[in-house]
Amino acid sequence: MIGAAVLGMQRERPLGKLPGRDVSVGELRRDGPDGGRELDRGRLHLGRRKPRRDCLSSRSVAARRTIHHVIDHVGVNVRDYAVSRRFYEQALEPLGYSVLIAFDEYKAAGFGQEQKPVFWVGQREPLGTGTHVAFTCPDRATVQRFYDAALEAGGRDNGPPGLREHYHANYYSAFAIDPDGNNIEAVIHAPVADADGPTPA
Ligand SMILES: N[C@@H](CCC(=O)N[C@@H](CS)C(=O)NCC(=O)O)C(=O)O
Repeated sequence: MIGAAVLGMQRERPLGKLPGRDVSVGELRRDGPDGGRELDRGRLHLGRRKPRRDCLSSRSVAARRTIHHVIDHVGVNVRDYAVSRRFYEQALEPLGYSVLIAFDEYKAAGFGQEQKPVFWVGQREPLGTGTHVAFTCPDRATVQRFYDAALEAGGRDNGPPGLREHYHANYYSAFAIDPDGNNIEAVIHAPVADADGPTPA
């Protein structure tokens, strides 16, 4: 059903069309600036790789630094669509994310920065919690703003902004637990000279 289509991240084939809509999960909207020419990017290939449980190494991060979206799209299961939609609208606003597509009748919404939804929230049973999602930030100040916004939105502290040198020397992030126990992170990997000045107190 809709939950499986929205959140079925292990599939190798393109995800099916969502009922009554002209886009599939991961696709760009046809009314986007490119007129939908990049629709084929909706294919997911995550099923080929063994899931990684660790965070990115500094080497792989350096190689990918020019990539805007480190994650293509990811989905979390939530208990109450309305509550969680409000939470993410507030918590991700500092990062420039908003709801780009909402399937309220199916209790699912896709967030993104431009025309492509990359982060999905969907209500479904059985509820799975504890999903971890890390959002890339352009600078350390945005990590701080995410943390403040997430806690203000009712999130639970799971680690204030700061360096996590056990991941790598420049791994600067913050963690918040969302209303359903999912572990949400905002992170920047760039050295401080490439970021935005000294680490905030
Ligand atoms: N409270 C920790 C949270 C660390 C955390 O959640 N790390 C992510 C990976 S970047 C994770 O899923 N870790 C697995 C775990 O904590 O079991 C902190 O502030 O550093």
